[in-house]
Amino acid sequence: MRLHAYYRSSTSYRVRIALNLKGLDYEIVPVNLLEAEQRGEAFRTLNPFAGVPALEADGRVYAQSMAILEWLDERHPDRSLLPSDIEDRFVMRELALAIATELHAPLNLPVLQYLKRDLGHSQDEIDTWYRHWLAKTLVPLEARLAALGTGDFLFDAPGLFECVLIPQLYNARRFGFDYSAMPHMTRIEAACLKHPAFVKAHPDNQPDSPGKA
Ligand SMILES: N[C@@H](CCC(=O)N[C@@H](CS)C(=O)NCC(=O)O)C(=O)O
Repeated sequence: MRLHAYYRSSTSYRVRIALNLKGLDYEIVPVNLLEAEQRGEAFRTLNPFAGVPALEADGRVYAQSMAILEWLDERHPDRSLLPSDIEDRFVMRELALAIATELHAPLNLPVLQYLKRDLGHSQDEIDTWYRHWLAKTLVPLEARLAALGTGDFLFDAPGLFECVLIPQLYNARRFGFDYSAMPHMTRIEAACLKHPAFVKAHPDNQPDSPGKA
């Protein structure tokens, strides 16, 4: 498999974690978002959505990270990303989709660039926007984790939720959002960051990370 990815992209990070949790072999093909490579003709032919990740597997290209995670889980069912109990599976999806749909979308780079370049907002206003949407979902998420009585992971082993949470927290940290008062989330983050699948997937450990040059 070949994963077209950018080291700091949270959606690429999600898929790298899932591939590693499943112990699958793959090659990283770096796509330089800073040089807008994702909007070039060659990449758009591969993925018309013009964003990473794109996964080449089984002779075709898969786009959209949440759909890729589901496909991976069905195509390679060993070490499932979902728990066996239907109610637990619901919670796993509920929390993963809260992050993917309510957080990633309004905080994605093209949205922030549009606020600045097209609508003329200042960096302070954009930072306020960023923190507003982050808090709107992370605060109830933390309350949900507290009510569920989570340990190191949402359930026994990291799965779909952790694939989505850890990249979003990496992004929140980059933008200076303080979530240190959210003990359930920070405990899960600490456990994941020590897990080999997450270590291998970390942006600092990617071939296109500036630190790796
Ligand atoms: N909904 C898509 C979003 C993909 C996406 O927005 N990727 C970002 C990186 S996290 C990207 O390629 N941004 C560059 C751009 O949109 O120009 C997914 O989940 O795969």
